[in-house]
Amino acid sequence: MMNKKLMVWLILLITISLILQGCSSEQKNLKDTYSQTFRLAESHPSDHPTAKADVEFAKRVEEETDGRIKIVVYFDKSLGEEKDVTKEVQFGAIDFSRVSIAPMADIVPEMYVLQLPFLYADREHMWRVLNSEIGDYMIDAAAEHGFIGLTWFDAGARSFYTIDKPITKMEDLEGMSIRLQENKLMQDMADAMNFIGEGRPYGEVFSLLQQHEVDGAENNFSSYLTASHYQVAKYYTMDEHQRVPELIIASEEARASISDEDWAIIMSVAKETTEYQKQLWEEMEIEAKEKLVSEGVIMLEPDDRQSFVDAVAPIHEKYAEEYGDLIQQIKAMAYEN
Ligand code: GTR
Repeated sequence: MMNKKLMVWLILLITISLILQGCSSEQKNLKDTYSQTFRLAESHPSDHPTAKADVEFAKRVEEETDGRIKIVVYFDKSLGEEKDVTKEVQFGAIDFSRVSIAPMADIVPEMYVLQLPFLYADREHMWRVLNSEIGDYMIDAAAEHGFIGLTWFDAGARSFYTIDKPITKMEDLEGMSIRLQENKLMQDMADAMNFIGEGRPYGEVFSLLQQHEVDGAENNFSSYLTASHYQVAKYYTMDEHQRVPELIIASEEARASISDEDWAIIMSVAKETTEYQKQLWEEMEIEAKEKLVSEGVIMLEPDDRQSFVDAVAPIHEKYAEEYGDLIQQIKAMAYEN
């Protein structure tokens, strides 16, 4: 027969182990229901293709992490203008953002190279570059400045649009004031093309145009449409002077607070979202162009596109002083081997 003392010890041991078991399953339940919520800043309204892609990204992340990671998309600059948001991501005040790399370039100067005017032969050329080690190099360069780059997005081609005077020749631009994205390279472009560059936040463009404080602006079809710029600037010249890629970025703080396992899920969903975004972009650019024409926009082609290309040659030379190899490598990728 078991002695009494041993019996008491046994009962105590069983009780403790039951309590511990209870604790750990409680912990597990806690872990299952525990979720983190992050903010993603978007400057476009929810009907813009890129904003739709953000929503898809957030939805898929939540699904794939079984609800552990929730990303809430804040549309239409509700967390601020892009340049400010970019800085806030850098300092950890905003977790995620979808940004054009234009406002990043004054902080990460390597990024200027990717947005040189008339750099890419076409969309496929840009994507070959972004998907190559040059794209990875840019992501690493951004990381040096506190940005965690997740994946690239398409932003089509930027072209000029004006209120009164249509642009068909290089000379038409002379002396005009055109709103540009805010960075140093854009000013170089204005100087080289002989117009006055007004680097102003995106959210101001509609009223700048409406009050005729500028003669025009420049952007892709989807932005020109969804930001209603077409309502005041009806002449759209398809010169396609620039392709400025976009990025989903995260702050270092957000990254550090997410487990490696969930981060791996986020990264793989981000990569898949790029394919989704590109597809959506393609479809919505066509729709946007049709809608713009039906709204009375006058679509123009430059008479001599080469003269626009020639005008920016000095900018390529200027940036080649520092990034010559990189620019050469990009140009060599114009056509698939
Ligand atoms: C759009 C881009 C925005 C913003 C805007 C601008 O094409 O998607 O993020 O950079 O251009 O002109 O400021």
